[in-house]
Amino acid sequence: MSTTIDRGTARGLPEWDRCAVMGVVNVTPDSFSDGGRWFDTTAAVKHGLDLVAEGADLVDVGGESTRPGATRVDEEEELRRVVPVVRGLAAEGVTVSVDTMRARVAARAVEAGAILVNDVSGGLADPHMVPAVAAAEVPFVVMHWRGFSQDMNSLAVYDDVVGEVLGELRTRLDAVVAGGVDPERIVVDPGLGFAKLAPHDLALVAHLPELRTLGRPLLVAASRKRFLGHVLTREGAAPPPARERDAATAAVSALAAHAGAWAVRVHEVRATADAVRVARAVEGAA
Ligand code: PMM
Repeated sequence: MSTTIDRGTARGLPEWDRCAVMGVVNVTPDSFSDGGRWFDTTAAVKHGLDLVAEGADLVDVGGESTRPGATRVDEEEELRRVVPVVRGLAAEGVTVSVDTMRARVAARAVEAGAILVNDVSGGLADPHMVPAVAAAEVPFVVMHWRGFSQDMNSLAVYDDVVGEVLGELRTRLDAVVAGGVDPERIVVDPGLGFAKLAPHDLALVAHLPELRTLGRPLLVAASRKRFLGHVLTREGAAPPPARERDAATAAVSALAAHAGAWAVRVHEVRATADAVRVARAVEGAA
């Protein structure tokens, strides 16, 4: 396997010779861009399988909406949503990650077959998360996070967004490692849209190679987010709705792949699967 860009790898994860594609299955009634669409186990498993057929390398299953302003879901309800979908997809041979801020949900999802824990709070929301991930010996996505959805817009204040996100991620990495997680299992994520305004998100996308200086593989999740709506807004018009941001998402996927991202997390897989392959071919021709 030859790569021209070093994307890094996380212990316990498969390796791809290009940026990987993580497809999203939100088992929620209210997620930002696809809430309510896969809110039933059978439909959610089928959707995950469809994403794999379209080119997803792994599927991220979540049961709690993190859109700005969202209130938290009850833990039992989150378990009820997530665990059967993880089990169903893992039974079909799909590489599954679980998107949760709760240690108990993470642990139960790993038992059900998830091989990666994706915590948008980087272990901050639940004090039991880091020990649980350390004990489970699975890879862990540590995202840049400043607070829960209700508060995150007021936390979007930066003098130097790239420097501050880098510094805060480094602090989290140190804490997670001090908590017992194998550093070789950690993936980092700038957390686009989380306590960030459009100019912050754009600056982070422009500076992805700097985030690689953390020495860990990088996950980039721009899919359908507000900053893309902002970029696409025509004068005097409202931003296009989330589901009309997939071409823009694929553009970010190509940029992120070219900048050395390990994976991109997207709702609509087809265009991004093409984008990462084009990026790979361009690398190979360089
Ligand atoms: N964004 C959302 C959900 N999970 N996970 C990671 N690692 N990074 C993200 O930026 C991220 C995430 C919110 O998006 P959605 O609710 O539209 O899926």
